[in-house]
Amino acid sequence: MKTVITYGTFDLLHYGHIELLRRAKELAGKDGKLIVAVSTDELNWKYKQKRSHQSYEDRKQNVEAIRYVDLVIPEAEWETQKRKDVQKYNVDIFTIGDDWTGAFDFLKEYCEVIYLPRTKSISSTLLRKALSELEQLESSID
Ligand code: C2G
Repeated sequence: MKTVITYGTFDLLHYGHIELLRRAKELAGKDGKLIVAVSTDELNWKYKQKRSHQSYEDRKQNVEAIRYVDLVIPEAEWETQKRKDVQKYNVDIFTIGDDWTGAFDFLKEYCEVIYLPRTKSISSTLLRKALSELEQLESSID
């Protein structure tokens, strides 16, 4: 029984996100706990130059609907929050997709760090692009 934590934007929630959360919960084992820190809109812009399609509240609500997830908290700060969270929640494993491989190795001092393979051919960026193209198409027909 372990406590696992992961961080992300989870914009336009899709099966790549769900597959990540399923594996993260699997790492927690029987009666384990999965905590998900959802990036705030401010953090996304300041540290990832990302503007998500959905607001933080909507993205948080979507992630809370996933049965693998036990607790959702805001990811509001980049420099120190992960260290603090790992200690505050007594985390055993930090996990995230392997697009971040190496980025969070500094957490190895506090917990296990596991980078999981990303699910291929789906991304929020792709979905945002498809959505905006559809919106343009619709407005050209109206
Ligand atoms: N993911 C995945 N497969 C995809 C897309 C995403 O496994 N096809 C994973 C990412 O690797 C990440 C999680 O799903 O572990 C959430 O993805 P994003 O919302 O894109 O996360 P990101 O914006 O990279 O935020 O502090 C860390 C950052 O907040 C991570």
